[in-house]
Amino acid sequence: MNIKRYISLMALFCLILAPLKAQSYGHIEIISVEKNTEILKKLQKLELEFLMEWKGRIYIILRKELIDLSKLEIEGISYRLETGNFYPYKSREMISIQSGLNGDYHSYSEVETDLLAIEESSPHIAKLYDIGDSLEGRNIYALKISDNVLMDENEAEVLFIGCHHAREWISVEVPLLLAEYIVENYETNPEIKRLVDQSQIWIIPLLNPDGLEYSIHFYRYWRKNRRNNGDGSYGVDINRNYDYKWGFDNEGSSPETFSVVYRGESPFSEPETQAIRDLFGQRHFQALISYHSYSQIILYPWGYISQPSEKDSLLSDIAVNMSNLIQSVNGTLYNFGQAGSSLYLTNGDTTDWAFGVYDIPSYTIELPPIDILLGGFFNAEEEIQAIFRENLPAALFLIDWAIQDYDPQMNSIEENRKIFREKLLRPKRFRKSALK
Ligand code: 0X9
Ligand code: ZN
Repeated sequence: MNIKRYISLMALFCLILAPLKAQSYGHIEIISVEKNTEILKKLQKLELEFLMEWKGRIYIILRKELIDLSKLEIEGISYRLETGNFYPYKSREMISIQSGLNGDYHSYSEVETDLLAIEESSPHIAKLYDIGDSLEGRNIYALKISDNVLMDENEAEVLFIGCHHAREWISVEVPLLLAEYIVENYETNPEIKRLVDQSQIWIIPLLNPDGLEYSIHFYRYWRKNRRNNGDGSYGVDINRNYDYKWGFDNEGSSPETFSVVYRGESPFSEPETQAIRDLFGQRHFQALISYHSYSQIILYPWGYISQPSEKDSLLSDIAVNMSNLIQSVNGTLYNFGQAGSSLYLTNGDTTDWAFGVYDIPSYTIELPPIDILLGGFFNAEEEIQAIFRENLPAALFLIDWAIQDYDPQMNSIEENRKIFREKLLRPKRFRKSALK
């Protein structure tokens, strides 16, 4: 990653994560300011909580309104009070681009409806599983796609996960569209048929349904799940709750309940991570992608330290191929690199756990945009299709990669570890037979 870009990303990231404060909505105010270069420059200096951009204005949450307002006044930034336009004060229709509060983005029940429709339309290749319940009782769905889908075949398995983080709405859309695409093209596209026939593809588009609903209906900027921490704060960062180097340090995650990167009381304390853990216990995955946003970057372990793993060259080879394939679609460049050194440190995240415990290549794809000035977590609805389309060949590539390397004689965890070790010595022939 270009160093200037990195520094500005980090600065903006600090700006976003600045308010590590108990979630309390009693006295917040929401204001908006005009979006222009001069104001953006000034805003970067102030530790304010960015909510969203809409129609050329930046919306900001003020938790300590007098202090925060005086900061704006000192900088000579004029603002408009918007609190009254937001739920629960008033309907949030104003920020919805189309009907409903989430426009073209999926809510929990819309995801559920679409997954059921996929299964109903193609029961021979798609089977929907409920792999756990969220804290508020919503289902965590996993769609399996394969020929002989009801059978547990001795084939490569690949997992795609969306929405660990509630506000990253685009991360629901990409895996959901992937599921639809694969099923819809099975009969007509021989390359898709080959992949489906030779593998077992698992797609969990919405791992954090409670968080997503909260983000849609109350607080767009919500990240964690909705665990009541019992001290007035809510939420565990699901992507800090996996049992590999959990709580390794307080930089990559936080022991503080109010933090946006709170790691939870213990590893796998949350139903969402338990669902993933249990699914891994029953399957034999060879690779995984966990979609997040934003930053436009493909990340791989380790995340908990900045030193590379011994399999760095293999992990990076696959990432290079995925990045090239992505770029070949719309020309969008996704950087790639080791998570802990390319972005920032995390501990207890999905990919470190899958790689550390199961020895499989595991990727976090941070979807577009590349930075907050291009929208941050708030991708326009019109961008959904293009973002999915550019990610499609990379996802298919990883499935193909898993198929090519799968040895049906050796599919226990131990044996898969061996296979993965051997891959290090045997660089892959990367096939770019991307599917149209
Ligand atoms: O912090 C995270 O969990 C991921 N980024 S996000 O902005 N979507 O929250 C990054 C996880 C990848 N791991 C590391 N960067 N170490
Ligand atoms: Zn995320």
